[in-house]
Amino acid sequence: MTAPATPAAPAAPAAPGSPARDLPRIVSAEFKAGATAANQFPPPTVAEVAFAGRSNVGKSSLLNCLLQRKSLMRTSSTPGCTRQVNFLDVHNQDDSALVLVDLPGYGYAKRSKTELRAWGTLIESYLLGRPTLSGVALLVDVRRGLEDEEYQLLELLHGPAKVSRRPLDVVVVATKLDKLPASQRKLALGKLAKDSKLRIIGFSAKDQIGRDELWRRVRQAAGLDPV
Ligand SMILES: Nc1nc2c(ncn2[C@@H]2O[C@H](COP(=O)(O)OP(=O)(O)OP(=O)(O)O)[C@@H](O)[C@H]2O)c(=O)[nH]1
Ligand SMILES: [Mg+2]
Repeated sequence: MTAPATPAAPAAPAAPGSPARDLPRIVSAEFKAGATAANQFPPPTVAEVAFAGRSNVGKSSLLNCLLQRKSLMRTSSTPGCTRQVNFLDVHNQDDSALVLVDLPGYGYAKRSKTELRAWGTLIESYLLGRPTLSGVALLVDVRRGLEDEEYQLLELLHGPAKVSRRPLDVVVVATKLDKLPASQRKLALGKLAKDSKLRIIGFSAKDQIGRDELWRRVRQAAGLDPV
């Protein structure tokens, strides 16, 4: 089991006048468990929102940005950094709580066939069998767009679950927006919206773009705020 890179420190309150002012402050975000098999998932408690996507797309970086922690989750320029399903406990100033889940990335060619099979089983058992899962953010590199794996994942997420639960709230997050010239961003986000038929949030962990909008959506997906 991988522990968080550094202990969580309390988040700084939003600066007065910032767009996050009306969002309840995150008071704690802590690593809860890391699972390499379904029997290691912690008992389901509060609503969970998971972050899925290709290896290296920026899932762990996005979580650090979202939770305003520098290195709660390990990130790396080498794909295949996150190898387990990581559960993070989050508590907010309004006394609400949710669990955010960092998933291992797919599409990492250097894995063995046995590893890839185990990955598929692990992800599927989480996404289809977790009763408390209420939302999924599918991360897509804004320069790459949707490929076969993303369409397959969207089909899986929109299909029937193996447990009784409400339909999942799915949002597509276009990552690494900073890598695209500002003049090309609107077009790329529009194409993603057309291809996925879903709402898109443009995001950059590096430049902190889209953080508040995504956090708002995550809270809604977890049922903490009305849509
Ligand atoms: N320029 C830029 N780089 C980013 C951004 N987000 C992540 N990165 C970089 O992309 C690389 C991969 O980031 P991770 O957050 O580890 O990606 P991941 O999706 O968790 O990868 P796996 O754990 O392998 O599935 C790292 O080098 C990050 O610094 C971003 O918004 N902008
Ligand atoms: Mg990762």
